[in-house]
Amino acid sequence: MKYQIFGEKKVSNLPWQDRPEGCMDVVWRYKNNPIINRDIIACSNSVFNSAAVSFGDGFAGVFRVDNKARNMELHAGFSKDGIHWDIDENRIEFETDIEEMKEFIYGYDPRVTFIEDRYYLTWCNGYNSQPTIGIAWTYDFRTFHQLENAFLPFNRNGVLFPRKINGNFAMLSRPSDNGHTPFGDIFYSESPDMTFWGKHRLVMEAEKGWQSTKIGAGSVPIETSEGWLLFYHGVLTSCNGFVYSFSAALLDRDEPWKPVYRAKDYLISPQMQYECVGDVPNVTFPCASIVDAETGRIAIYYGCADTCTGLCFTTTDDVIDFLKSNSSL
Ligand code: BMA
Repeated sequence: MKYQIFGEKKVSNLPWQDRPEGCMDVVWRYKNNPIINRDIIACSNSVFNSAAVSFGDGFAGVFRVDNKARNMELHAGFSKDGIHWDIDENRIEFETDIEEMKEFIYGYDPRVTFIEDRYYLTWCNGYNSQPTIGIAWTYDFRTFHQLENAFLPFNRNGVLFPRKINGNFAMLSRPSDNGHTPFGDIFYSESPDMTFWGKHRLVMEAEKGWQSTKIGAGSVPIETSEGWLLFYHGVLTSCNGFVYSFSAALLDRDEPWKPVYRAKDYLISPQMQYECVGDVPNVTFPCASIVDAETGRIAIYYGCADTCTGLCFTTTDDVIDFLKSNSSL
């Protein structure tokens, strides 16, 4: 490997397919996408924008399940190979001592980050029916302990860094409004205790083309010698509505609010039928990436058309080289 990876473990059973012959893309799709269909469990209308991590000798995840009542819920799941998933029919019931957190209104777009000794779940949590960032932790993906919301409404796309930075927990998020926000930049915040968040910093603003309307952090940043590798989504407003693509950036390792490289081009945009057709057409929305520290192979999990879940692949070396030759900074 050309570039070093820090803090990640070897995942020898990472889902993987080599880049197809003749393919010139930096990120390529799994041939049998989608890996999770909308009807994988009896109650689901759709299963998308979901998080997966390596867990024990297999994988675990938290899935966005919009159910047939069209409530947005979070369900846990397990997999041996990261491709075939066993998703709990029942939604996660969070445990908490905090009276004000006891009512679950809705939850969507989960991310899971392993920090120190446990898995932290962040998601877009309905509080007073307004979106903000919920936080919970788990050891086993069976019992989840909910903490305070990180921020005031309105906020979305909360993604934790996998280690403390400058002695504090660190999170990316995207302040927003109550609707289908027509703006949005990525911000950085720190917390000494996962409860009180401050030291807010702007990281990146919406820019041009595929990322001209708004942007939001996607998967948990991967620490490399060249910076924190972040996959993030960007939205373009077409005459037919929003188009969600995604690409990557590298953020400074000690001061992650400072981007070092940022892609001019998207890596994946909605082009396949399952990305273009569904409950919300033209959406590719990454929420997780699992990296194998030994090879630098990355499997990215992304929501497709707010309906099903897809998988795509790349390597740390490929994305970093792409960023170095394709940066808009
Ligand atoms: C965003 C979020 C995502 C969704 C996207 C497209 O605002 O709600 O969950 O995938 O819109 O509908």
